[in-house]
Amino acid sequence: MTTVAKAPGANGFTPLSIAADAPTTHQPLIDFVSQIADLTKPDAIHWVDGSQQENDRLTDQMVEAGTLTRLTSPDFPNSFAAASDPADVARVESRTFICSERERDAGFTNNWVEPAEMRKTLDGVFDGAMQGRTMYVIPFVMGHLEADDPKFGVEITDSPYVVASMRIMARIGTEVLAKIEELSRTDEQKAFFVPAVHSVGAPLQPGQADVPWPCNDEKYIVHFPESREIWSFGSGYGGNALLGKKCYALRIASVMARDEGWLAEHMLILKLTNPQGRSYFVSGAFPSACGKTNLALIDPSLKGWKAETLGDDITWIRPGKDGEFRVVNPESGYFGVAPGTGWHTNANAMRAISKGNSIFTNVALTDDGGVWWEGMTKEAPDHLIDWRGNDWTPDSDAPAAHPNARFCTPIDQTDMLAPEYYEPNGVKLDAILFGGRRKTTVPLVTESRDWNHGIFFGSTLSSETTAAAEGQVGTVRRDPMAMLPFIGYDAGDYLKHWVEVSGRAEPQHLPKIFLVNWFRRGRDGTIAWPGFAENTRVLKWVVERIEGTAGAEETPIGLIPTKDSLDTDGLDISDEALEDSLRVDVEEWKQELTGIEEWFANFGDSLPASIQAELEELRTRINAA
Ligand code: GTP
Ligand code: SPV
Ligand code: MN
Repeated sequence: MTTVAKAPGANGFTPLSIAADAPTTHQPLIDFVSQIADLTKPDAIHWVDGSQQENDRLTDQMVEAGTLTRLTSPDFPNSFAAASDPADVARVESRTFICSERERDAGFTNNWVEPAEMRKTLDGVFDGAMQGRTMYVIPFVMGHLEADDPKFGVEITDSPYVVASMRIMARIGTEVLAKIEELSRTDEQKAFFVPAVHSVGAPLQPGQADVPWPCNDEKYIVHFPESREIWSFGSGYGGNALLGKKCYALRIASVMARDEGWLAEHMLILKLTNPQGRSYFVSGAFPSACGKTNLALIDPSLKGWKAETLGDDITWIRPGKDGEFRVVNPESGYFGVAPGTGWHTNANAMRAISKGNSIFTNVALTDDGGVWWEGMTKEAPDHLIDWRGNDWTPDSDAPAAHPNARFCTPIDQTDMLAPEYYEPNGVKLDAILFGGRRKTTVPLVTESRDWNHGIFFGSTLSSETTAAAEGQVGTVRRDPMAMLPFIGYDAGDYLKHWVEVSGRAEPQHLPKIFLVNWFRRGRDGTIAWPGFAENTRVLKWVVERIEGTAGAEETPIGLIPTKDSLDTDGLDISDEALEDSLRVDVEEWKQELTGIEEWFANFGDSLPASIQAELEELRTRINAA
């Protein structure tokens, strides 16, 4: 044990006297670890190197503890299943806080608590929180180590499940630590890391037996935007606990992006190549559980078209040197919704999963040592152990997998991974899709009249709620740019930032913006558009609009495909269903106007004038229709 000198740490942490056997001389990191160790009082400290041996040791230990089940089926090599506590199955938005210095800066979309008060609360709940457990220190980088401006973090956690999952979702360990140290010698600012503290909140008394999934009924997912800190307590699940993901790469990164002139978004990135061999990069912002992973891994239904993926959940958009927008996926894995992912709907995901090295959470176990979830195969196996550990048969009432069950799989196992995924500073973005889950009103695809109208599309985006977050499923909520739970600052300022950032691009390089909806119901009450691979037809129209070759019809809400411009050759859809999915219904839009007005009222003066103006113009066009 070495003792740390009492010098002020660069991240604002006061160093304390206990130090770990730190494999680093980077003082801010030693200070951070010392302070958290002193507060949380773990039994041991482990500095995560990210190696395979370390991972094997951790997974062995979790199998022993009952946290993981080792899959023995050859269909899932080197893979594991975890079952969470039934009360810890999704992000907890009601317990997620943006503790900015001024309440105004958290805005109406976030929970806010005065920072000093929250720090007091956190000091209380984290005091001794890691007793009886090992504290893991995970150096990580979001995006590429070789990026011009690498974004580092260090997650301290008492959950080995988090360590194993972070190893899939982000670049972690020794290499990252070495890079932080290297940069700290030349450019202290570039070596900055976001301190991220996580505890499941279940300290163990001496001799007390552990449970397979420790957690706490009391949960806090807290962000301090000015000091770029994350504190998460009480949950072991996904976005609550893998702090590089939503907490850093969206909430904290959106604040960094505001200050530095770029965008951190809840988007997939897809590379499309047309039969003529020209490639385009398209991103898509859809709320949680609304189809990003599926579109990111699309298997094109049209001959001659090729799709490759760059990412399925988070996209960082930065203005490039030539006035273009460049996109990069800061993650290195999928944390994808399992139910509905199958060989018949998403074969690319299934192929990546079947290469192994995956952690499944809240799926069902098959009798032959594999996993299953609703929609993996058309027919369910005769017998399963469901996600709660009970016997399950096709006659059972409850689903075998939790609706928010997830697969966690390395992205480099994707056969259709675009080589540009590895570009440290990203690729030029050509189009943005905004999409939600709407039974009515929103047509299959609408092109915005211009960039500002496209921001209006994003700002009014709406969707029926899903199982990805706690709460009631199926009610319509507005979800600006699919970022409602992830904007780390005032939502009006966020829209203003979108307006301003476009000033950093050359107008001819601004991506085209489209609104899509795969979920509209037809007159028979079922989803009208076949979706999944058939979304290729919409993507084709998007690309042809970029190239200027496809026709479009002006409507009050924007440009929709003309009858002949959407390729429906060989598509299994009735004329009625096609019409139902494309229709602009003026009566529905009159109601929608009311919904948008109510939504905009929340913003007060922070709504950009140019967005308000779009609403007025829309009203004029609809009333004239
Ligand atoms: P998060 O990981 O929570 O951010 O979700 P996501 O946006 O990546 O959603 P995902 O692709 O996992 O899809 C969620 C659900 O939507 C699954 O149950 C899919 O089966 C369903 N889905 C995806 N694409 C389509 C589509 O084109 N049509 C229909 N009808 N359903 C779809
Ligand atoms: C989402 O909810 O948007 C997810 C899953 O991608 S989680 O990592 O839990 O945020
Ligand atoms: Mn997501």
